[in-house]
Amino acid sequence: MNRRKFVKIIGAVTPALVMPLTSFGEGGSSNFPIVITTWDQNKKANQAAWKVLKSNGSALDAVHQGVMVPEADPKDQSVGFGGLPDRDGIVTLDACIMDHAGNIGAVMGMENIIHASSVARLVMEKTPHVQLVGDGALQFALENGFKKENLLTENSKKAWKKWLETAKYNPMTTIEELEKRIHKNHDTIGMIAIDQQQNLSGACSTSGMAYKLHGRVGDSPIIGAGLYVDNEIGAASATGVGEEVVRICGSHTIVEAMRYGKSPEEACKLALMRLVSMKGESYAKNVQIGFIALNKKGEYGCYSLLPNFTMAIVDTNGEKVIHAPSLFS
Ligand code: SD4
Repeated sequence: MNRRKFVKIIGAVTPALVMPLTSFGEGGSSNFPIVITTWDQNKKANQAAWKVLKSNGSALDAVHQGVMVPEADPKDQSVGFGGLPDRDGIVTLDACIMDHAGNIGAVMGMENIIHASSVARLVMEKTPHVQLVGDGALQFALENGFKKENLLTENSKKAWKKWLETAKYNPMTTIEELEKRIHKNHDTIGMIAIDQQQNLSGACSTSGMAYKLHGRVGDSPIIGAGLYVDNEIGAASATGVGEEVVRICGSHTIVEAMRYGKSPEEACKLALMRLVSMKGESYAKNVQIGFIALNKKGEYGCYSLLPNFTMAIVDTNGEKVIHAPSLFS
């Protein structure tokens, strides 16, 4: 491309890029801080994050403290300790974290460490890298003082043994089964907060899809898919079938839609529509994805492909749960 042509293109896109930024002004700052999370079951996590936010802590510390709650909860079978294993009976964790300054860290397919989000944060803060996988992530965690633990609880082992009787992996099955499974067993935590300084951060943590192939990584630890933060615009996070979220760069797509003036809810819907137009309605109807988003003004929204997805919020008005609108019923 010659220089003149390049300058012409830049000239054409610049006003569009700048325009929405100016409309995300200082308005509504008295409503800060705010924390939002995927799933109403993550209310406890929100409360932990809120504790940090209300004492003027950073959004980064808030989301980190927040996601550590389900990570440590053995009853939560989709995050951290007690997470459902892969098809070989091994629990592998995925997590990522992103702050207001564009700093990022992630671990993927990590075994034996409860707080994957803490290791992701260390990757962000202590290494020149942004992602560590498998054995390397574990080695890094152990070198930094994390303790090796058995993450497979008796309950999750029992569930895996039961699954082995048929050993069918099919995350895209009937809507009823999907809803049951996703709602009960798959409540990956995606959390976004905006602090009193009006800075945004996010974190996402999961044990991934139950009975996945060993080594499979979903959307949750992938910046741009399971989580994205742009401190000038807003942030988004995802839950559901990770392969489909990765396909559309879900969270980044949402943040870009907000950049161009969409509300958080509209932006979440637009990203889901992208999957529908790419793969067709009959395909998308058999997949669940839930998105949450929060913009710089403190507006939030959510949307899912199928019903029953929820978002939990805490702000200066107290706690709230929103039942997400869905593309399909
Ligand atoms: C994954 N997105 O690994 C995660 C799973 C999930 O609700 O969110 N389940 O694909």
